[in-house]
Amino acid sequence: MSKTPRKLADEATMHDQKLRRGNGGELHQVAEGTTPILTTAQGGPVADDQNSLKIGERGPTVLEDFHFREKIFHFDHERIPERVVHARGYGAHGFFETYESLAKYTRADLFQKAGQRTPAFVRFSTVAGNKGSFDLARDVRGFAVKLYTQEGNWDLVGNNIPVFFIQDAIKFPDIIHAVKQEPDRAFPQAQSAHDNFWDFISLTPESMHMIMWVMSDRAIPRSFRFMEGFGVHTFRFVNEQDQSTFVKFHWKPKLGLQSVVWNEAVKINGADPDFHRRDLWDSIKSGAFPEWELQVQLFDQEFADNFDFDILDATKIIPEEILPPIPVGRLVLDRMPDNFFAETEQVAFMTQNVPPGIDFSNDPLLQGRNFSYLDTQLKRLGGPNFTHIPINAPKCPFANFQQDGHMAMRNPIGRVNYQPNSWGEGPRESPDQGFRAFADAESGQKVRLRAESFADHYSQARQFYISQTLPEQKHIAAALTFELSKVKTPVIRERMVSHLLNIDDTLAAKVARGLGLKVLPSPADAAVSARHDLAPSPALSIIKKGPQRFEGRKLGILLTDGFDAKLVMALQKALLAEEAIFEIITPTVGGAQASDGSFIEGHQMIDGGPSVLYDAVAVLPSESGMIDLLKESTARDFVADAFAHCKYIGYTAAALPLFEKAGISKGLDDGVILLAGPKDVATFIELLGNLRIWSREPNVKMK
Ligand code: HDE
Repeated sequence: MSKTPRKLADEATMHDQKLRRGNGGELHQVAEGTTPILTTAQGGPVADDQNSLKIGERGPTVLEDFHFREKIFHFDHERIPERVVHARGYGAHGFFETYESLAKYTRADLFQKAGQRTPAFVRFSTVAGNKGSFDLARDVRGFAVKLYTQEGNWDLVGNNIPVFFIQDAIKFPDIIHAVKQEPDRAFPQAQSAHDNFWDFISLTPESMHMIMWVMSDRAIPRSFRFMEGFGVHTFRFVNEQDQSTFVKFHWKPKLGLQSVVWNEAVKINGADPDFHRRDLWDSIKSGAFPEWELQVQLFDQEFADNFDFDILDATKIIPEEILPPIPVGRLVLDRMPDNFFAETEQVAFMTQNVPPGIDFSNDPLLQGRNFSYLDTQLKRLGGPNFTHIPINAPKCPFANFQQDGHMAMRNPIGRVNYQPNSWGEGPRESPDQGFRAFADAESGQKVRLRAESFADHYSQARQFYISQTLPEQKHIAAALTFELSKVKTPVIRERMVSHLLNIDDTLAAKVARGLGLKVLPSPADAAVSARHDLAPSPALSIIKKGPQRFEGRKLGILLTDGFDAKLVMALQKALLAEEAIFEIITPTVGGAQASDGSFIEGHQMIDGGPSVLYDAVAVLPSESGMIDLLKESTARDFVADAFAHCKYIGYTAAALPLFEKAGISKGLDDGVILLAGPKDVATFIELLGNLRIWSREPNVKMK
């Protein structure tokens, strides 16, 4: 006789029971060696999960079917409001390790001892797109770090760009309304290339420095692993003696910086909208843990008073050449969340989460953020108890008298829920250990004014532009032209060119030409004209800081049946030694058979593995395999795109007819390398360290 679920459940209780912790921290009872019984949320065992309860086989469903009702009810409520900005994100766990004690500057617990480790959770994000948008939008990337210190959580909620569009938080709803999809038509999604955005920007000169950054390749990163992160604002370190030092925080990727080119970004979004997520998942799951160094720029009031710009103005940087950042620790991401919703979606970052030893400055953007983040969590997570969710709970001891509210998991035990009390019970404040706000002296009238020291909107925009290499400057001009080409209102385009004239004449002329403007407008009125005496800052260029290694990058190897096994083996070995990654792409699903009869499994069929998904490619077919491959238009695109995107291409002679078909055979340059045999592999790998061959760009792109 078959066993009923109830019988199975009874039997299960007879066994030794193992407690298994679920993602939300709840406990499931699972009997050793048995499949757990499906139950309702109330714990009632379920007999039939395939059919709702009906009157007769073909009759109506009855309301009494509590299992059906509970299941559908829960499903109906699965979604929570997506973040109003930074909706699309991806996170990982890891740790922060301090290099040396910073006790001289800060009493923050995590910086006290060399080698001290603090658990961390990081969420990367795009800003404008909705939760289901694609990864390679031209956008700022969020770089939000939660550090579970021994004295409470510290959230360093940063971006991959060190400046911001606006100087005062009161303008945040406007910039975000302007960049997101337009309210009447609900498009475009995850794109700044539309009238509303550029209308707002062209009327907001303070955004010009940030515009240079978002039109640069920084806004289309190759992956999260190759991005910098910045705390943006000036913060304070405060030491045990209550002395304050100003600090700016920078995260530097160990593998160096890297971006994609715009045409590639557009195609990646179609081929793999989850490109950045997948990259983080794959690298952590394969044990190649991404790492960043935390560097700090430290300065005192005297430096601040003498610096060219206001250190409270979030549209300005302090160039690294003027104030070199000091390495203070490293962040390693080594574990993916067990559940995306429980952790990455429910994580609540708040700028106001600072431990003793870290404090705010008067940056009006930061001050505004300190209200917004707490407020938004209430809406998003549905009540004041979001700190009870494991991802948000501190990992240090904590105690207070907060109680009740939606989903309260941790009410005080016993009679005492206030203090002071006569029962001698419960936590008390500690003047010595507790957070003491830095006692800065403030005075003045209440005014709605912007300080004059915030008035120069063009000098650092110009400095950013002149710090770039030629290809990077071209990309900025091309991005501006592209974005403004999508703006339908001519006066907005012209207004933008009039701002560019305050930044750099050649840039303005190039964009004006690209937009077909017959006459240049006059430069925009400027409260302070751009200074031409600021020295270029090489640290602002991605290309100047290239890692010269292919480590952590991915080679796409296109093979057909009959490929040269020895060559491919040598290539794979060399890539592993370089700590690089590869994928095998074959004409059909499965793989390919080598000349020596061995078989290699394919990771992608040619349709699913376009070259935009790789940092460089090798096209290594056999002559016979090439006959079929020539008929395949995606193979032609594979080569044509790799060439157009200035990638290095390794090839065997059999690939030449494909090059011909792709229209590149006449322009073969130093970036296209014949791999006649295993001996050529070393040269190829060395060249791959350059990541791209930018000297090709003028041959594949109009000026
Ligand atoms: Fe945010 N921002 N922001 N922001 N921000 C949010 O908080 C806000 C700003 C940043 O992965 C929201 O939990 C205001 C600068 C990141 O969960 C919200 C202002 C920087 C994330 C909010 C700013 C950031 C957010 C929406 C103008 C870089 C994603 C959801 C003063 C330093 C965090 C949420 C995550 C998220 C408000 C400007 C970074 C609404 C009012 C500058 C990385 O609270």
